[in-house]
Amino acid sequence: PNPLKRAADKVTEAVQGDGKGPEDGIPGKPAPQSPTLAEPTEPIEPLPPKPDQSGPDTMSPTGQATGAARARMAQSGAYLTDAQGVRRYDTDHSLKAGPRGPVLLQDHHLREKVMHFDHERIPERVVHARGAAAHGVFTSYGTASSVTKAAFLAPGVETPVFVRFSTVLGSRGSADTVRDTRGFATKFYTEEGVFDLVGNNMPVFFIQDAIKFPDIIHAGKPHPDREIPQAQSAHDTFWDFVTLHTEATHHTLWNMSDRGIPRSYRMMEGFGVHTFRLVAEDGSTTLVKFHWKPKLGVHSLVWEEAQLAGGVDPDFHRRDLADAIEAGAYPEWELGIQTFPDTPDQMFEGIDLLDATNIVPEELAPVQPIGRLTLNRNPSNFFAETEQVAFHVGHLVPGIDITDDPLLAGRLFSYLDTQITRLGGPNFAQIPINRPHAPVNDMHRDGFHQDAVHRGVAPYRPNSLDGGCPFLAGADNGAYIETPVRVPEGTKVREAPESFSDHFSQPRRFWLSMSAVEQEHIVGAYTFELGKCYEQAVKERALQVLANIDPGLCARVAEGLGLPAPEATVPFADVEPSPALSQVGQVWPTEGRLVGIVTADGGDLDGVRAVREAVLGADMVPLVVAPTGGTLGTGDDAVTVQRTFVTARSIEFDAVLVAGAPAAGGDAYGSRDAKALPSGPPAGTDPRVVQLLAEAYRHGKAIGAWAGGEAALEAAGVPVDAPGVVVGDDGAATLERVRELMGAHRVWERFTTTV
Ligand code: HDD
Repeated sequence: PNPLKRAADKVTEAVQGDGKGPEDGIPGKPAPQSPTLAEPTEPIEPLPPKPDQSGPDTMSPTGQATGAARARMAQSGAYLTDAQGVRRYDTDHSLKAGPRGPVLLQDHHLREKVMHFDHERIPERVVHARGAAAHGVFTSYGTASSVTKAAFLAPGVETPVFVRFSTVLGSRGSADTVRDTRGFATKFYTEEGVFDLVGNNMPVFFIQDAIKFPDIIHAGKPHPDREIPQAQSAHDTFWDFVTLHTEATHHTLWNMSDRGIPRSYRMMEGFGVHTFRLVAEDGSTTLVKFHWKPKLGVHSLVWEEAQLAGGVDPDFHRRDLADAIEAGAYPEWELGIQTFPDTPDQMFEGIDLLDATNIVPEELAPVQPIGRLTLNRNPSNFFAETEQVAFHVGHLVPGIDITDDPLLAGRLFSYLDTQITRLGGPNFAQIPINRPHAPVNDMHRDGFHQDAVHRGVAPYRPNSLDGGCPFLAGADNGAYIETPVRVPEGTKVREAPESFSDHFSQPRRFWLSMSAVEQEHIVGAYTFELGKCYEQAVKERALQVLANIDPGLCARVAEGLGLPAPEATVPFADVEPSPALSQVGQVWPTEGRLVGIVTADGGDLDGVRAVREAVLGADMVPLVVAPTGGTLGTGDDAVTVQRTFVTARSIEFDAVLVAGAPAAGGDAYGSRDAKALPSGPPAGTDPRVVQLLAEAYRHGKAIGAWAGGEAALEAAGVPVDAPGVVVGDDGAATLERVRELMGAHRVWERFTTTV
């Protein structure tokens, strides 16, 4: 059976209860439990783990044997114990001097339970606090073997990975769909040790030197007095910073583009950002930039969808990733590299490769695929894995080395340092998710949360008491040896090179590479964000920055703000657009996309069934939307409802179809609410269906209707002859035409106004 079907059939079941609260408490008598929630009195077999989650309990979350005898699966042991393994007979009542008497200090179970609870939270990441992760495998094509000796990049090698996606600014509980950069951090558990590629979904960064990182983050985080706004860049301090430090212009433009509001983690590119240095077996070196290319294409939300999702489903991206993996629609990316000769000046076609605010257009240096990443397993425990994973740009393996990018240098310090506060000490590499799969034989000892029971007496070398071990490896047996790069001689200075001072030609290239609709979205984003600022000086300075990118961009934003557009203060660079930067104009696979099918009792259920089958056949997910939960029709042919008019919202669907209506005079999309509305829409169409269709239309989604379903489109003000609206006689044929439209991601022709 199609694994996607499982996801489609998942129905939220209401907790059954008798509707009454517990009996009024009688002194001395514990309140009875609800009769429908009877407790088992003997241990019963626990539910089996979900197939997409971690394996047997003797394994760490990364699949490495832990050797620990204690069960790692919670709740799977027969008897409740305390932390010392002592069985407990009651965990609901404190020990008291009589049923109504004071609680006794000697109640160890109470104190231990509350003590542990009191310390369940650890400090969230200072940036990238909000995230979601998955396990997977990286399979190397071997195409990078000529430029790197990294063993995991040899032909056909499979390496387990753990990938964490994140937003940057928001707290751990913030919404997924805010406008922000997304983190894309990958831990490769290679045979030669851990390699972390800690990147973002944008190829450039706000700043050129890590010393400014605390400043940009202070500016982006909520204001320190009221701690608002959460997870937003639409406020004065952010815009104050990025307009005073014009090196931020390029990244800010990316953030204001559709890249700042991805449709899904599965549909984002990833970038290593910095230039890295690969080292081949023969010692030759090549400069590279890493790129992740998603199989499903690079897609975004529209701004209104992102805003709606923030309220309707703040876990939008987290849910999407976990559901897709659970359904067997495994997200995939190709890893690719752009290669550049390792020249002494580390420039390529006039672009400074050490300046992290620069891209090298793919047209100048094509991205060459070197392997495939597949995410195929959800974490079993969010805290143990997603929260405790610790990435570090300095986790490198032989064959991959760093460059002198000053942004990278500061990161090399920061990522070790931050874990000491966040994970409570220097032994975070021993946390199961962080454990290398290569044997570890370091001479680090002791410290908070030491998990190892080190043997021997001589954790130093050389020694003569522990057999002289450990020995040092050399180049022949896999040692990591820093590339002997010549350091330019010079005077110690706090300065940036002259080549770091062009802040506008790269943003101009990005702007000129966008399609008209993408430019429209960028104008909308700047107008929104600057419109949320209070300080006039900040808005005016931001317009000056825009004027230096492009006068048209500046004029359109200025109009929205009601301010005059300034003249440029720098000459415009003569840059060629890079078509690879645009997200529009290509056709992408539609696998894993969600199709809403709106119907009701008495609707064309045969048609609904046919559409469901066709959607599943195309490896997409059908979600039937009806007035209430349960099933439509009877017997074996009954159709399960996945979303009701109450729980459905357009943002969840990539396309919406309206099923054929019942016989004339029927009430397929009507409801009591609709009839009660004095000025309700025609044809008794439920206002929630009207909203769903109107939003789907506004957001450029493909819409279909068959056999009379178009009455609901008309009620929603959706012109049946508009681009991307398909009306047919037959459900499956209508779906086929809708699916073709979905390949372009949106019906771009519909965007004539700012969204
Ligand atoms: Fe960073 C986390 C990506 C610059 C300091 N960063 C963090 C994460 C990602 C990035 C994806 C989340 C990792 C996870 O999921 O646990 N950071 C970047 C990229 C940068 C960048 C692509 C520029 C190219 N970062 C950067 C600088 C500094 C930091 C310049 C400090 C000087 N970043 C950190 C950090 C974090 C972090 C404070 C917070 C949590 C953590 O490291 O483990 O050390």
